[in-house]
Amino acid sequence: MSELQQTLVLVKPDGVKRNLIGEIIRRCEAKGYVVLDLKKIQPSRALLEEHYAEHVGKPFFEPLVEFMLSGDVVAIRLEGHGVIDGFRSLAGSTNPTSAAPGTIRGDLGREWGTKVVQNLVHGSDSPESAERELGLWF
Ligand code: D4T
Repeated sequence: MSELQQTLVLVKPDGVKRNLIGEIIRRCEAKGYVVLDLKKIQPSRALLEEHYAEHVGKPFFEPLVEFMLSGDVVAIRLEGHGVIDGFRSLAGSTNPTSAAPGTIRGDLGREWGTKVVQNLVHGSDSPESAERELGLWF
């Protein structure tokens, strides 16, 4: 039995620019998860560097931060039993070209030839990450 959890979902700038906020939230709600809180913000570089601390020093880190600074982001506090793994399952794998059809990235995403892959959403990957990330964004 999965416990009641909360996770951080981000609609990244590509999802906001493509007017997919509603479609992404629709999929979360259709699955049965509950939106407890949400906000649209322009994140600071400092917030993004904290959020992506595990990727500091990797070749895609700077392009990733630049991409995340390129427009508004929607942060969502999503709740449900098993929602941390469940949302990652809804999102699909990191690369939208190979993400399975039926997932957010598989159905709505693609590669655009950019330095960093633009994959519409972020979801926390563990209870520890969820707690840390929700504290950063909310
Ligand atoms: P996020 O964290 O944004 O939900 O994405 P994932 O959990 O699916 O992937 P991640 O944290 O490993 O990577 C963060 C972000 O960087 C991009 N990326 C990642 C990339 O452009 N090249 C790469 O090799 C990796 C590993 C995609 C998502």
